[in-house]
Amino acid sequence: MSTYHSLNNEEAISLAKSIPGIFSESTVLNCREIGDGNLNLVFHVTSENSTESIIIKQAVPYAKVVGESWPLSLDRARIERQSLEIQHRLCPDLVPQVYSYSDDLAYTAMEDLSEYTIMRKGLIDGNIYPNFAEHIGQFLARTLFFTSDLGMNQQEKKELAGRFVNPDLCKITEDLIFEDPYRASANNNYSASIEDEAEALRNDIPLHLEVALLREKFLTHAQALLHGDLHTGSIFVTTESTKVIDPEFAFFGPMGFDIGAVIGNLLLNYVAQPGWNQNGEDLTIREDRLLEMAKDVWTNFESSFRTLWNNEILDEMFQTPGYQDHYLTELLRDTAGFAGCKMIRRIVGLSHVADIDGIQDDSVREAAQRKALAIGKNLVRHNRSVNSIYDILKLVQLASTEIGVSK
Ligand code: SR1
Ligand code: MG
Repeated sequence: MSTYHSLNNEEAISLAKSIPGIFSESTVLNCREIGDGNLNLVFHVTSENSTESIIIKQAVPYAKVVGESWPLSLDRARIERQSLEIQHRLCPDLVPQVYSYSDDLAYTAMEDLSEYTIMRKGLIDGNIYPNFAEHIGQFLARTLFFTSDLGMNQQEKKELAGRFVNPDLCKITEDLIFEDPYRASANNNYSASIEDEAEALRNDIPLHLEVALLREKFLTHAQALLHGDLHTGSIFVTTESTKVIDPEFAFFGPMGFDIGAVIGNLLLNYVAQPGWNQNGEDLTIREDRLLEMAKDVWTNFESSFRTLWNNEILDEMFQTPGYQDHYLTELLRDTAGFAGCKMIRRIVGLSHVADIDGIQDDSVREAAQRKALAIGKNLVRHNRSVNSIYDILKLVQLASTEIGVSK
């Protein structure tokens, strides 16, 4: 019989005390539930003098953002924990350490990252993260390469994929990203001022064809173990350091979905900049920095991935000259398409981003929404003809020209 129930603060404290080596025996512990995400409870347990602390994350059996009418499997807590363990093994500096867990209670106790900032907030505040592109490029290259048929035993990969079947969370993505924005769905959420844009999305058949092709890839292309929800709210940063959290959407899917998530979210912050910075010169500097960062994410990923391929490839046929270049071009195209889908869903679908929704001025917010949609649609429409990261930047510029703004 399941022992599952949602934890209270006292239970979180006793769980924290039972983990060896974190808190000293005599310390009094405090606990606060700080979960502000869409799906889970998050307990922050600290010693009285705040020198030691941990996070206990517990899944609830429904989507918190909607309520009990949207049931969700608790198995996502196991999937998240096992992904964290794999990612931590592959990138120890870039992923928090798991201390303990219970699959019955659907919780994971892990390293506290309180001294870090959620990247989405840091970017809204205009902070600079000079190491981010290199770190995330490495995270993407190592986690994707070593869980794919390129860098892992192909029989073991099939076994592993069986442990990451994640139907409930994949269904959220299939609906929210690859269907709802293109039809009149009750899940959709946008202001009346952009009804024209929403209607255009519903009627754009050539766009639907591209989304259908990307949806099919998401459904069928079990290329590697993905994080599955790698937006800037799933990344903690300081100026020096980067930590990737929250892989509860993990499953074996197309690599470009993770890379596109990072780039799409940087572009969402890019379009939002006029809402957070009124000084023309600073605004241009910030916008340029974000485009540069989006470019650097890909270039860092690509060079790490090629190095891994050259040194660690296991499959002999995959060493055929030309195959690596072909693979990377396909991957870049997927990245462009998925980045575009991610941008579109955050404007008209369920669950938006603070970068844009937090803009106070209605007309500036609306301009950012329209620009996000223009870029997102361009990336989706033209994803299959992209040949370099500079083509992606050109599509971003083209969208800005199309909607009549200089950048
Ligand atoms: C119902 S969950 C809504 C969104 O939150 C998560 O972070 C994912 O992005 C999901 O699509
Ligand atoms: Mg999350």
